[in-house]
Amino acid sequence: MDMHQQVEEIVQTITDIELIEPSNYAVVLLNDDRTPMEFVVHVLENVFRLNHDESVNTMMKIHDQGEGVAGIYTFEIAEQKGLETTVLARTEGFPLKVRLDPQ
Ligand code: TYC
Repeated sequence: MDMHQQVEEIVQTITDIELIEPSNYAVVLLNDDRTPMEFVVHVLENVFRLNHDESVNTMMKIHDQGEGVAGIYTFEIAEQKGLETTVLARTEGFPLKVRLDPQ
């Protein structure tokens, strides 16, 4: 392979890397015994922008099944919403836990 071909190959590799789409992450809320249902609904409405019915349904799903997806975002947004949820919960003294799952 001559030098020109090597340069072409390197340029193609860089192009391929730049074309990779950022992967999405699900923000998963975990059930616990002490966080009030109303607080979880509040978080789903105000952090994850679900409407009231979606928030109640999602909260009940988490309560019944142990965990549930609040929303799916790019890593930066998922991290921010997860952090906002944790800070709100700790500020109120609730143990609500959040996990980010790559999709
Ligand atoms: N299990 C809680 C209760 O009965 C409600 C709850 C729902 C807590 C979802 C956390 O992610 C959660 N008060």
